[in-house]
This record gives sequence, C-alpha cells and structure tokens, in this order.
Amino acid sequence: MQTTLGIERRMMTLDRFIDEQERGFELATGEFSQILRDIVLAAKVIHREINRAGLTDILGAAGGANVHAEQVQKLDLYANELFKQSLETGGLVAALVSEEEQEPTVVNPSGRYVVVFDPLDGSSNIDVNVPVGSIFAVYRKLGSRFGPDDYLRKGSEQLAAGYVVYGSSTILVYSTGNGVNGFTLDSSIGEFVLSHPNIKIPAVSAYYSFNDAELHRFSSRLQAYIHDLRSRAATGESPIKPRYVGSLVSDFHRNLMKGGIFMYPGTSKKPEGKLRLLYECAPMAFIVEQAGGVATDGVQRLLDVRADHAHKRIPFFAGSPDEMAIVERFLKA
Ligand code: AHM
Ligand code: MG
Repeated sequence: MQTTLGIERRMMTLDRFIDEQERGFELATGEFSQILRDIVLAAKVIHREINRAGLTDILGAAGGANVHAEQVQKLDLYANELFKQSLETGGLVAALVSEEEQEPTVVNPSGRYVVVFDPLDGSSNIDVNVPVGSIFAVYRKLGSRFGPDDYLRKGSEQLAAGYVVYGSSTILVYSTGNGVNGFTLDSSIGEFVLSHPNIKIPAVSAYYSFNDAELHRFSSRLQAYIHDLRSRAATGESPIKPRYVGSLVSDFHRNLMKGGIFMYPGTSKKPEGKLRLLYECAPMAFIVEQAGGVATDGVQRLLDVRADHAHKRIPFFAGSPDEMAIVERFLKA
C-alpha cells in the first residue's frame, strides 16, 4: 500500500520479518533469528563480491590471476569463508556442514543449532553470467555433544531452509515451516525487502528442466515420461517448455515461481545422481513442499530420506503437484 507521497506504507525488511516470525517460535530466545541474520550477512557480502567480479575479475572468479597479477581465491571458496566467518562470529551454532569441506566444522560446543550450506552453487556458471546461488538449512542439535547424528537427519527435521539467487536481482527465499517468502535485496539501502510474500508454486507447469545430454542414461521409465512430456508440449496439450541453465538455484527458482518440474535423476553412470542431499536437495524439497509442491528421489518423499554421510548424493525431482504426479506414475509403471 502507498501513501500520498508514494512511499511504501509497510516496508517489510527481512530483519523486521524475522523478528515478527520469531515471536512464538523456538521459545523466542533470539538465537535462531540471529543465525538467520548471520546467514543473510554472508549472502549480502557474496552478492557484493559477485557483482564486483565484472570483466576484470573473471579470471579471479575462476581462480586465476586478477588484473594486478594477484592470485585470487575461487569465488566458491571465498563464499565458504564468508558463511563460516559470519556464523563463527555469531557464535551461536554448534557446527557447520559445507559442500566445500570434507568434515563438519565445530563452532561452539554448547550451541543449539547446526547449519548446513552450499555457499555458492553452480559456480562454474559465474564467468558466463548465469545466476548462481547459496543454499542453506538449519537443524536443532539433538544431544548435549555435537556428533554425526546432529546432521545425518531427515530433511523433514529442518527448522528452516532457504536459498539466495544472485540474478538480475538478488533474492532470498526461505521458510521456517510456515509458508515461503521471498525478499529482494535493495542494495541502495543494504536491506532485503519482502517482495514475494507467501509463495505458492503454480499448479500448471510452465517449464521442465533436466540435463538433456544425460537422457540416454536415464531409466527406460523416465525416458518414457520425457517422451510423454515432449509430446504433450508439442501438441499443446500441456503448456510446458524446456528450460535448463545448469544452476540449481536458478532452475529451481524459475520453476517455483512459474510452475514446473526440475529433475536431476540417477543415471546408468551415476545411479545416485549428482546433487547432494543435505545442503542442496533437502532445503529445496522443504521449500517446494511449503509452497504447495512435491519433491521426491523418484521413489519416496525426499524429506523422509536420512543422509548417511554429509555429502550423500540423491536423485532429485521437484515441482508442481500435477506434473510430479505424472512423473511418479511413469516411474512406478
Ligand atoms: P556444483 O555443486 O558443483 O556447483 O554442481 C551443482 C550444479 C547444480 O547447480 C546444477 O543443477 C547441476 O550442477 C548441473 O549439473 P549438469 O551440468 O550435470 O547438468
Ligand atoms: Mg553445489
């Protein structure tokens, strides 16, 4: 709503939103909100660095030398450091699990939460300007001492999950299990502002997304589904088109907003697929379900799968309920 001066009457910053959500959640100690803020801070700095990585720093983004002939850290490793630094400075998490690190990092043994993240997903796309993203989730620590049981969890146990897409604008989408909201970064004021309240995935699918080069390695059932999908698209029976940029956060975000299905299935070469359960698929599955969609590993609900190690891979299917029901029928046929 606008005032006569044209000023937004209710400017809902992410900070304010987190405060309002905190009331009545997690005994309102403020710790959980602070962890979200620490993640948001890392995302803002990553946004700044990605935007700085213009033409002159493209080599830097790829881990080469910059114009000053200095060796530049790869942006994904830098993003990892930012996430770690921000959460370590906050000091409230027991431990962190990152795509970039083989072992979890213990931060504060008495911390009550565990954060899992992929600091910069799709980073091979940076030097061609395809949007990349960060993905994260928060779990409550189970016992008094941190151990593998604290992160080898089912996705359904996530307290919060979200992603940031560093695209034509930088958008943060997250859920604490009470719907999904999206916030756009206004860099002139350095704040994420609520821009997409209560996101629901459209029932009618606009897009389907998978790596076509892998099609011949898909199961015959999945190939039959793709054949069906293509004929429905060709005849106009389904208003669905292919779109795939190979950056999970971008492909997922587009399909979440417009309706559709994203697939990274197992193949004859990689039966577990490519994507990681803990910090890529489970957070996305949490969000798509909260937005009214469905996510599976092709056999069962993705959020019911427990990781058996931090970097476990899993086949991933996520999208609008109608299209997910069709693929499920083919996979079970
Ligand atoms: P990364 O974690 O090494 O960046 O790889 C993950 C990315 C996802 O963003 C994307 O969905 C997928 O790899 C694309 O893989 P492919 O090029 O095999 O289609
Ligand atoms: Mg990744």
